[in-house]
Amino acid sequence: MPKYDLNQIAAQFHTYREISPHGDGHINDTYLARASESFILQRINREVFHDPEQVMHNIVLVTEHLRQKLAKQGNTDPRAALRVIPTLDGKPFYRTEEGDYFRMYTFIDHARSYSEKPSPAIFYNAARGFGRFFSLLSDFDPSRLYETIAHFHDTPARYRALMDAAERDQLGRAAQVREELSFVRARQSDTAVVTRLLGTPDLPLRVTHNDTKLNNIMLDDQTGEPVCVIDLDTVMPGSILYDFGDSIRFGASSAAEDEPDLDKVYCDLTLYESFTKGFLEETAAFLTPTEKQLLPFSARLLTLECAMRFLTDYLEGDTYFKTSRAGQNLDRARTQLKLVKDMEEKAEQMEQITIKYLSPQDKSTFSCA
Ligand code: ADP
Ligand code: GN1
Ligand code: MG
Repeated sequence: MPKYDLNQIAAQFHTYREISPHGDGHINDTYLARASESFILQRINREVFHDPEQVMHNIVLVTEHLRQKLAKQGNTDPRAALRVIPTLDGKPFYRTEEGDYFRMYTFIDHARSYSEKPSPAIFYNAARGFGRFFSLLSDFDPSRLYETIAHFHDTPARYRALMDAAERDQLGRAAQVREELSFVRARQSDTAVVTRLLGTPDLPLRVTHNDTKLNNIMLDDQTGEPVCVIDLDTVMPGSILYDFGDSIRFGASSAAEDEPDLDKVYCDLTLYESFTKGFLEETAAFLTPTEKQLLPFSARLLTLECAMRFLTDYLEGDTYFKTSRAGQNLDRARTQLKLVKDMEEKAEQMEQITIKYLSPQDKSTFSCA
């Protein structure tokens, strides 16, 4: 049960009939607040976001930009960009006496997000939605945004954090994960491939989402068309490869992120293909040749990074990601490592699939590993 009075908090925004837990994200506490319309009330996780006011600053700027661009394009669907509902005294968040931060959004109605394995058509539509999101933000100056979590996708830093956690071994769990640690160590050189180039013309800093799990995009219930990208807490300057890679990591997996039976876990190439197709339809016009070249690799990289994050959290006592059972972060880390291994074995096929959706000119500059 929450340690805060939800009715008192919701009343800072509006009056509601009923408030109930909603969604299955790993980070924030999400509630559905019902009145004549529905709203989403969220407690921002302060352990993860040390400065929630900076998070809300970014979200207000980004959602306003999206709304303006959508209006210019003639998109009148009010659901097409998240809308922050201010408090009765006009702030984009409510801070409790204990220092917790809450915010409210309009509810994206007649649409849903997917936490389970998607069909190729659903994943294709999600890719188009994310691709369109980057394209709408491609003229937004990244320097206007705070870096709300420093070094979020700094994969070499994630590697060091894991090795430090294993060294400290505060809960005596490191012996149990020796194999996993040596698997990661053998791939240390992979961790720097994107960070080394980031900020150069080959791999420009863009406004990216940084958390493009399939359950962070809403698709229309009737048509399946992408409606709105949500969970904008980590919108920051970054590489578009983070977003492509993370989408594949989660959505192209044959099994749940915490599946204990690793025999069920592999990267589904049909799903890889449907996402790549949709993503390139929306972004090929502005991606650089290096970005295109690194798309298949980014899936492996982001999966390795996520494995390292889950494993670090396991070694440190499960304090970052929400868990609902013992060993869940370890299971999550193991599925990710299994996916990395599978993607390594399928690297050539993933390249061939990617090439299929490039223009003849891009095809000629794409070099296979
Ligand atoms: P977390 O950071 O914990 O993942 P999210 O912002 O992704 O939190 O919200 C969790 C879930 O709640 C989402 O996966 C989605 O299903 C639902 N959700 C969040 N915002 C909205 C919204 N504005 N309208 C409808 N559903 C939403
Ligand atoms: C978290 O908030 P959610 O559930 O969409 C995490 C992502 C991880 C993901 C793994 C702010 O995403 O970075 O990739 O879990 N978000 C944050 O499932 O750390
Ligand atoms: Mg989420």
